[in-house]
Amino acid sequence: MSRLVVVSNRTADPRKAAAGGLAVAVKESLQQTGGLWFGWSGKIHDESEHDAGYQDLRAQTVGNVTLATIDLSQRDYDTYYLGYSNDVLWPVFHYRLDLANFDVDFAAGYRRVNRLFAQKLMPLLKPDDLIWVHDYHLIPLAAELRAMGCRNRIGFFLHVPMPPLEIMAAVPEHEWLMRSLFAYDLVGFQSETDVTHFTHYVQSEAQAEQLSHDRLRAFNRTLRIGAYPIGIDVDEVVNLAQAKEGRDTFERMREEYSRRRLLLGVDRLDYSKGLPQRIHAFRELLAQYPENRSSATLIQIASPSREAVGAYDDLRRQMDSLCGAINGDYGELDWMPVRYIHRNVARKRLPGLYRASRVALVTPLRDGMNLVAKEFVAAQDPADPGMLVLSRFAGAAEQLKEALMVNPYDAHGTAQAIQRALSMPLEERIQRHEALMSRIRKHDVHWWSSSFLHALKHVEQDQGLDHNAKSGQSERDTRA
Ligand code: ADQ
Repeated sequence: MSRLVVVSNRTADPRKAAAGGLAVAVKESLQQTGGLWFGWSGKIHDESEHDAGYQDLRAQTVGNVTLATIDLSQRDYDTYYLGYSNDVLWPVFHYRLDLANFDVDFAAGYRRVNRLFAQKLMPLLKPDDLIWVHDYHLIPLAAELRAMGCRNRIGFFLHVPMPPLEIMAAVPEHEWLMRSLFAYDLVGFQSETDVTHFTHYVQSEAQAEQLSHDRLRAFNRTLRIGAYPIGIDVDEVVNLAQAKEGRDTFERMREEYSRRRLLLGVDRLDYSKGLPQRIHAFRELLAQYPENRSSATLIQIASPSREAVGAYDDLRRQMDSLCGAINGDYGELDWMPVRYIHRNVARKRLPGLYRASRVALVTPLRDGMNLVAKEFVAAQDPADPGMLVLSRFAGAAEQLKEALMVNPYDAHGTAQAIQRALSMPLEERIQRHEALMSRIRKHDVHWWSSSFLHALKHVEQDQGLDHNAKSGQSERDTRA
């Protein structure tokens, strides 16, 4: 059996409870076959005081999995991570051209770190390794590996949305980025919408030929593509909701809010998640449906995220002010409309919190998938389930059709949907929940990783590797 090699910006210790969907899925697939997980250590090395060996690989073996990591220099961290990954690709892939900062040094740093990853990974590879690269930080990694002679099967999964051509084309290096994807054998997206956007881009900009529904030919290479919507470990969430911490949290919440209906939002504090719009919609709910005053409470948990990026600071201030205003305008001595918590909640407690909530507000302006939506459904009591209010712009909306779908930009419409969720009869809630549960069980995290890896293993490998390697090597497109 081929060994699995996973490459992602960060790695996670397989012995510790996994922090999110990616870590759970990767950990499980790696443990099945044994394998290697390669990425950045999360440490920044101060170049002024270092010996030249700071980029040395550190390897640690845990069971049948080896974790191999490297540090980054301050310059690489600033340009590759904060710069190109989080100040260019993240906003652009979430349709936020207004927030993108197209600095030439960022593009050069991105290219440099991808090459560094390839240089460090290459000596560790065996000829029949299956390589699975994750997310927007590492788009050009396969092209760099090919340029060094790597002929392994390499797959790529994009966790964030693929924007339409008109947005992608605003990135100065768009052509290079999209061509780099053709150095992979298989590229997976979260949704059919993403697949359509990518296909349209390469057909229009690179005269790609569609050989079949999942095969495209361009740049002298044939690429297999597909939608592999990421799922969750449903049983893990079901069990956590009933384990000690889950039950304690559930009971504390039910006691505290016995007379009140609880609405819940759980997100990273990120501008893609539509948090200010959500607070507006909740305010609209209190204005339009006064029966919710003194009786509904929104708990919004927003964990700190990428605080070194300026746009996140602005968002934090905006949220402080919006939550302060709604509490000031509507709050009473014994009731505050919004409880805003700018912290992480322990993973073991989240399912209990989901289960105690009447309604979850998952209303991103744009999201690759959104695992919180799926976790909320899995944690519910099937005999008295809460309702999911879901943005039509989350990748999850393609699957979770029985949720109440909203346009997060429309505060009035979102408030109406929240009201409908709050007053939905038990029978309808049970029916919708059953349907949603069967969808998230069918396409869970195990399905996600095994179907992607199965497709990668069986992909017919193209022989045009060398040509692509050369085109991937071109400096001019990255302005490096
Ligand atoms: P994220 O943008 O991080 O992920 P999401 O999928 O919702 O978004 O969350 C990831 C995990 O973090 C979930 O398991 C959730 O429970 C946890 N989490 C979020 N906020 C938390 C908080 N405040 N406290 C504790 N835990 C919290 C990216 C993409 C998504 C895609 C995933 C996986 O942006 O669209 O679904 O990758 O592919």
